[in-house]
Amino acid sequence: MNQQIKSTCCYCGVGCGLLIETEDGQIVGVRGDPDHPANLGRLCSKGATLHLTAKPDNRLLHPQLRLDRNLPRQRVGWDTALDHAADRFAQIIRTHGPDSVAFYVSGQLLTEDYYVFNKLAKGLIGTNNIDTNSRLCMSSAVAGYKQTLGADAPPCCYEDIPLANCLLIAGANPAIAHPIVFRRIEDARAANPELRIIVIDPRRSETAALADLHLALRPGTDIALYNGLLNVLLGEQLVDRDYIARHTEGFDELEAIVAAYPPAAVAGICGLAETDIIKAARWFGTAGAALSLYCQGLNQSSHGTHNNAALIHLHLATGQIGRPGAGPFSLTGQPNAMGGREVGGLANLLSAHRDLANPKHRDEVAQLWGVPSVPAAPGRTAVELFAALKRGGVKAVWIACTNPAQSLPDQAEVRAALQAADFVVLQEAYASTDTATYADLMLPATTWGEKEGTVTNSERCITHLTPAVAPPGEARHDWQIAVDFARRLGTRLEQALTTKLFPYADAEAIFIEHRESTRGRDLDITGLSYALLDTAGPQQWPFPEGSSQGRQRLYEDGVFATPSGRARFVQVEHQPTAESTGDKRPISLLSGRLRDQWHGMSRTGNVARLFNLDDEPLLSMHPDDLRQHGLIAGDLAEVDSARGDIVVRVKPDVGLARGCAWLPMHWGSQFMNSAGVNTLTTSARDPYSQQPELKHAAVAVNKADLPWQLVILRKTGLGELSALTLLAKARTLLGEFAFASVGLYGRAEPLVIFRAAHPQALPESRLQEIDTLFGLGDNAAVIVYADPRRQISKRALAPDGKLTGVRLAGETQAEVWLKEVMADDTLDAELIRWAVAPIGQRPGKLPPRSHVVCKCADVTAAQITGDLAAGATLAVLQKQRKCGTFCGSCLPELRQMISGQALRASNAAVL
Ligand SMILES: Nc1nc2c(c(=O)[nH]1)N[C@H]1C(S)=C(S)[C@@H](COP(=O)(O)OP(=O)(O)OC[C@H]3O[C@@H](n4cnc5c(=O)[nH]c(N)nc54)[C@H](O)[C@@H]3O)O[C@H]1N2
Ligand SMILES: Nc1nc2c(c(=O)[nH]1)N[C@H]1C(S)=C(S)[C@@H](COP(=O)(O)OP(=O)(O)OC[C@H]3O[C@@H](n4cnc5c(=O)[nH]c(N)nc54)[C@H](O)[C@@H]3O)O[C@H]1N2
Ligand code: SF4
Ligand SMILES: [Mo]
Repeated sequence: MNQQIKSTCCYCGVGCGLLIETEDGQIVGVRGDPDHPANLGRLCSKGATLHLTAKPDNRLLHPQLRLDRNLPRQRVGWDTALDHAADRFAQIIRTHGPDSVAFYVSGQLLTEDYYVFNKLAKGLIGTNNIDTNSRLCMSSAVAGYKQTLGADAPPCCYEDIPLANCLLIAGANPAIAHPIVFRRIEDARAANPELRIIVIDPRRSETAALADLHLALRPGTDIALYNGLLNVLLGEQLVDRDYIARHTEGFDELEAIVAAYPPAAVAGICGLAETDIIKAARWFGTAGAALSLYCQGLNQSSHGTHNNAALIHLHLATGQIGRPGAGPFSLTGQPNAMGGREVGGLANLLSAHRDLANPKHRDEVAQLWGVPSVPAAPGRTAVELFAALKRGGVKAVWIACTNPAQSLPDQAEVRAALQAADFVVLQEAYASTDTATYADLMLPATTWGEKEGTVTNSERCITHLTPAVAPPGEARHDWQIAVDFARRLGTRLEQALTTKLFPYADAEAIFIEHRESTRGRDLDITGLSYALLDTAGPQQWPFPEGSSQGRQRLYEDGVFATPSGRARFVQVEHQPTAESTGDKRPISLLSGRLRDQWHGMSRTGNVARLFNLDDEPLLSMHPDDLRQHGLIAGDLAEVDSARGDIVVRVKPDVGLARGCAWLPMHWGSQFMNSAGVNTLTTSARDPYSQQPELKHAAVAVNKADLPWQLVILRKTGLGELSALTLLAKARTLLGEFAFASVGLYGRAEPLVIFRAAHPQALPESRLQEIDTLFGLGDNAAVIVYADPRRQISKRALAPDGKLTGVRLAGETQAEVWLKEVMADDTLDAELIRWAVAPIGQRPGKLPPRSHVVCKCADVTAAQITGDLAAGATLAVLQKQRKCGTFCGSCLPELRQMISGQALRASNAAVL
C-alpha cells in the first residue's frame, strides 16, 4: 500500500518539511512539502536523498552488551540490557554519589526525548551532569543572546531575508550548511537590486562567492571588526541614539571601548582594507533594514560569546531589531538544537529557558516535577565531562544520538576518557560509529521517519512529526528507552516517586508536560497541541493559550527579557585565539562542512552519490602556501598540532588566505585511519559558554614521505558485494597503513574506493590477501601486470567485458580516470587493458574527465561546459538539462562555471 506522511528533514536547522512516501511499510521516496513554511517544497541534496538512507542494512537492530572489554558485545534482550544498565548506574550512584554519572545527549533528539533525559538526570538522579553536542555548536549563541537580549531567543524569521537591504553573513556558509536558507538569499538577490551582501569569513567560501563585499578577516578577529564597524557607525552618526536611549543600557561604556577601534587599527588586526571596513559599516548603517546571519565561525571560538555579542551590538546601536528585515539571526545547526535549548538540556539550564543558577527557577522546576529540589551545582559541560571521565570523577556515561569519539576536540583525550570509564552506554540508530568502539552497552534507537514528537527549527517554528514506518528490528524510541531505564533505576534507588515522575504512555504526554513548563515564560507554547500542529501546520513560538498564531518577530515593542526591560551592551574587546601560530606551527587550521555530508557520516556515508563531490578528506591551502611547503595537488601531507597528527591529501584553494588551511569535519575512524580533524583541534573554550574553539588550531603541514601507494576500486551490486559489506571489509584494513581512507563513489551501482600509502611496499602475500578480501583474487576474469623491480603490480577484474574491480599498487595514477569510467560504465572492452598498463595514463580516446554537478538531474561538468561553449545560458541549461531546477544546491557551482566561461570568452576576445 502506498502512503504519504508529512515529516521534516533530519539534517540541518533550516527544518525543511518533506513528504515521506512509503510502499508496503518501507520508505521509498521523499519530496519537499510545499506547505511547510521553512522550505515551501524545496529540498537540498541531503534532504532529497534521505529515502536512500532508510535501509536496515547498517542499523543497530538489537541491544548489545559486553561484560569484558576484551570481548565483542553480544546480543541481549531489552530487559537484560536495561536491568544491567540500571544495576550499574545504581551501584555507582550509591557508592560515589549522583555526580559520578553523566548524560551526553544531542540536538538531533526530538524535544520529548530531550525533556525526559533532562528530568532523568536533574529530577530523578539529582545531578546536573547532562550536557549535549549543542555545547560544540550553539552554546555561544545562547550565551550571546542572553548577555545582550536577556533571553535565548532568535528574534527573526526566514521571511526577513527578502525584506532586508543589507545581509551580513558572518562565520556562516549557508550555501553549504543551510542550503534552503541560501536559496532564499539567492532569490532575494535576484528580486532586489539594492540588496548588499557582506560576507565575513577568512575563506572565500561558496557563500562568499555571492557577496558584494567579502571581508576575509584573520581567523578569530571578529570582535575587533564589529567594534570597528561600530566605531565607523558612531563617527558617521549612523547609530540610532533615540533607540539606544529608550531600549538599551551600557552603551556609554561600550562607546568608550570602541573609540579604541578606529578602522585603521582594525584593518591591521583583521588583515583587511580600511576602506572595506568603512564601506561595510556604511552599507549596514544606511540599509534601512539590515539582517545578520551567523553560525559556527562566531560560536566555535574561545571568545564565541563576545563574538555574538559584538555582532548583536550593531543591531542594537542602529535599532535594527524587532522590525521586518532586520535583526541578529543565529542559524541553528542541528534540526532540534532549539528544542534542546527549550527544555533546558544543557548542564547550566533548566526547563523552559530557566537558569540553574537562579534559586527561584530551581524551585519552579522542582514544583513542576513534584520533586523536593533540583540540584544547585552546575553540571559538567561537554569537554569537562569527558575530562572528568578520564580522571575518574565521573564513572559512567550515557551517550545518546551523538558521536563524541569523533566530534569533540582533542580526540586522544576523549578516547582515553571513554577507555577509562567504568561503564559506557550508547543509544544509537546505526551500528558502527567511532563511539560504538567504546560502548559496553549499545541500545538501538529509532530515527528519521520512525519517530513521533516535535522539533523546533532556526526560526522558532515547531513541527509535529509522526512515524512513517515501524521501527526496524528491536529499535525503540529514544524517550521510551530513557523512561524505561528511569523507572528501573528509580526502583533500585528506592525512589517511590519514579512512576509518578515518568508516567508517560506516549510522546504526547511528554509534550503536554513540557508545554505546561513554558507557561508565562518567553517561549510560552501553552496554546499549542499535537492536534493544532497537525491541522494548522507548523507554528512559531511564543504561542500562549488563547492566541491564534505564533509570533514571527520578537522585541517589536523594544522591551527585552532583562530585569530592566532594556537590552544590554557588553564590554567586548578583541582577544587572540587560544593558540597562536608560530615558527613551529605556522598554519591556522579551520574546519567545517561539505555540502553533501552530515557530521560523522553515519547516515550520509551510506549513499554513494553523496561522495561524488568529495570522496576523501582533503586539506585545502592556498597554492602559494602549498608551493612553499613543497607540495602539489594530490600529495599526502602530515598535519601536526600540539595534540596529535594525521595524514591527508592536499588540495589547492585560492579562496584560502595565506597561512590558513581548511579540513572537512566529516571523516573519522570509520572512513580513514585516524580520528580525523579532531585529532588536531584544541579543547580551549569560551569562559561563558564553555564552547570549544573547534575552528582554530595551530598546525604544521609537511610533505609525508609515503612513496608506496595502493588504490582499490571495486564495483558493488546488491548481492554478496553490497557496498556496505565491502565498506566494512575495507575498514578492517584502515589500521595497517600510514595513510588510508575508504569511501563510496558513483550512483546506482556504487564503487567502493580504498586508498592507502606506506613508507614501503606490502609483501606480495599480504597483497594477495587484500585482493581476496575485495574479490579480486586469481580467477579467469582477472588481468594482471607486475613489475617486481619497481614494486608495481596491478590487477583488473573484467568479467563479460565489464570492468568491475581494479587494484593498483606502487603506481596509482590511473585512479583519477578509472573511477569516472567505472562509475559511468564508459570503458569499452578494448580499453580495459589500459587499467593495468605500466603507466596509468588516461587513454587518449576517452572523453574529458568530468564530475556530476547537478546530482538531482545527473548532469556532469563536461556536459555543462560543452553547452556553455555552445552559447547556452543558465536558463537554457535549466530548461534543457534540468540542472539546478530541483534542490538548487548546484546553482552556486553552475554560476561559477558560467562566469568562468564568460571570462574565458572575454579573454579569447582580447587575444
Ligand atoms: N552539509 C552540511 N550542513 C550542515 C551540517 C553538516 O554536517 N553538513 N551541520 C549542521 C550543523 S550542526 C551546524 S552547527 C551548521 C554549521 O554551519 P556553518 O557555521 O555555516 O558551517 P561551518 O562550515 O562549520 O563554518 C562556517 C564558516 O565559518 C568560517 N570561519 C572559520 N573561522 C572563522 C572566524 O574566525 N571568523 C569568521 N567570521 N568565520 C570563520 C569558516 O571558514 C566557514 O566557512 O551546519 C549545519 N548544516
Ligand atoms: N573540528 C570540528 N569539529 C566539530 C565541528 C566543527 O565544525 N569542526 N562542529 C561541531 C558541531 S557544530 C556539532 S553539532 C557536532 C556534531 O557531532 P555529532 O553529534 O557527534 O554528529 P553526528 O554524526 O550527527 O552524531 C549523531 C549520531 O546520532 C545517531 N542518530 C541519528 N538519529 C538518531 C536517533 O534518532 N536517535 C539516536 N539515539 N541516535 C541517532 C547518528 O547515527 C549519529 O551517529 O560536531 C562538532 N564537532
Ligand atoms: S536545507 Fe537541506 S539539510 Fe537542511 S533541512 Fe533543508 S533539506 Fe534538510
Ligand atoms: Mo552543530
